[in-house]
Amino acid sequence: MKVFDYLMKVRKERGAGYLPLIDPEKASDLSFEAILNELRTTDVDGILVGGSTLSSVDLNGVIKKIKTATDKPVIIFPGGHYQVSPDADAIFFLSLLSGRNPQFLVEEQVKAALTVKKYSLETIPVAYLLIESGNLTSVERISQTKPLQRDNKELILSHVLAGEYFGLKMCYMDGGSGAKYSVPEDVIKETKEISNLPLIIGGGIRDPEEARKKVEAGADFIVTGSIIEKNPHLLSEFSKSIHKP
Ligand code: 1GP
Repeated sequence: MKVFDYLMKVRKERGAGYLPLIDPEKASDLSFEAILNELRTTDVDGILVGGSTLSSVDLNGVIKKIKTATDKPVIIFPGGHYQVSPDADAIFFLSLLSGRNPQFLVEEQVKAALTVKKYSLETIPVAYLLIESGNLTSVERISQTKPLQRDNKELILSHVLAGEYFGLKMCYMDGGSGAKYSVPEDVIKETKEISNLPLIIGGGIRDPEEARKKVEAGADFIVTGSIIEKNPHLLSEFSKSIHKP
């Protein structure tokens, strides 16, 4: 089964899915090992791997290690064209639609395309929207783009619809790693009222109750990164609160 079809099955059967993010650059060796240990026994739906600046990291090696701990799909969440690996199960083929920097709208994607083909990686086209989150996040810094204002719903919804009309298959609303404020529930709710795109929410989600609120507002997938690096034991708590009881 294609990873995208599997994700849609998860959404249908479990209400929502949990996709913890591992940033191989940020996870110290110790926390990476601890996360792997938790993954062996935790009911996640897939693992995202990627980060804003990964150029010097052995992405293939990291993915191979993750695969020793779980049989769930490993999906690349790339920060640039160099983050492509034959060992992943799929790649989020992102376009940073919230920004106006051609490098992240299309250039990195063009640079990656032939390698993606060579590796026969499944591509999942994703409308990637950076939402203002109270502090300067690395996505904003590295992409040199401004996030969408969190209270400008009309603008956010317009971007979601543009992504849908382009034929993209999912929408990822991200406050950015370490966001002070996560994506607001009312934005999630209104997005789901206007668009059928499966919605991924991440950035600044620090506790399982907060994740549950995003799911109740309509989020289809929840991503957590930094909090898991700090406290890998929370993986199972997040899993329980995100999935339907
Ligand atoms: C960042 O959405 C992810 O792109 C995860 O964010 O590290 O804040 O959980 P956090």
